[in-house]
Amino acid sequence: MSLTKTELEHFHKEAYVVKPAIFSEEDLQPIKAAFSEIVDTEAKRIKSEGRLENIHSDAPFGNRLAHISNDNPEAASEIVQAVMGAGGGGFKGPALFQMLVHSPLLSCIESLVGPTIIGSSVYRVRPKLPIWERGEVPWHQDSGYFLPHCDQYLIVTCWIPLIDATTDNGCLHVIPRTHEQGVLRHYTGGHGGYLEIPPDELPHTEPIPMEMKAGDVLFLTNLTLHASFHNRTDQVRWSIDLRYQGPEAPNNVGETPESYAREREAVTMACYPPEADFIIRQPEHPEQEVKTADEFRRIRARYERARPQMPGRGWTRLTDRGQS
Ligand SMILES: O=C(O)CCC(=O)C(=O)O
Repeated sequence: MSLTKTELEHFHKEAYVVKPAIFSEEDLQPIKAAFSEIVDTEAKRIKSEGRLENIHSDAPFGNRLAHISNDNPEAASEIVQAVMGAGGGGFKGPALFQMLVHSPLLSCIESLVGPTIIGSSVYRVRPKLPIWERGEVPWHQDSGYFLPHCDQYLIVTCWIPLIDATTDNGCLHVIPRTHEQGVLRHYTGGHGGYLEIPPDELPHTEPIPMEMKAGDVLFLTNLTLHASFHNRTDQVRWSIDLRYQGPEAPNNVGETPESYAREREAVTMACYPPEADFIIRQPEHPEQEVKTADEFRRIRARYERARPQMPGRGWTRLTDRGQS
């Protein structure tokens, strides 16, 4: 499986493409089982502390955390924190590594970035609870989060729903053809602590809701404008977003987090210094590839402990808009 000529043309022209069924229901089982286990362990812990009565053990994957949230929103938020880990990219179990190296997905990535594939540091697990403070992810481009010297490179986001994503449960929305105008001005201090482009500063193109089946993959560029809105169902919208880049895009492969001293020049840094990048495919030097889930976990954990500082991109606070 790879992206067809038509799919590639769509990606390059429209700044996104959806490829159905890259992951089968069976392929998704290990990651769903890993998240179910965290939900179960955390729910039992909170119950043992007398803060939760019903842990809804018999509810299906998509509903359990939503039922818990309905009974006790704070408990559900605590469980979400445990799933997402530090900064959102903390989950680094073997099931996540298996998704990162899923060969049908890598074949598609190869057609976008070439044969050498770097796993870009920023991957995220997103259990979007029904009507939740952090439920809305406002309009942004992923490059808004990366350092400016990376704007010219392609970093591909793969957005993968683990249950069917619908407009009602908060699927992603995309504004097409937004990869040709560079990085727009983002603001800090918006909804849920995310970066944000306010609606009156968006291009006038109509957004498209990306309704997708579990296991489909939405490919985006780092300049594609996207957002997601509240989940108005009684299910949790579980999704994962993974990122990949070619070797020419700045990365921290082979560096130590300690080399990210405060005085280091930003242009010499990886696109997102706080988290570790890793080599997924390197045909000329296969010995450099991260081959096991254990090695992946070690590389990620090392950066997570040191957490190198990210120089600011200079975005203004939303409340100061119009004053700059
Ligand atoms: O999953 C979401 O709701 C938002 C995802 C997102 O903004 C991203 O993948 O960059």
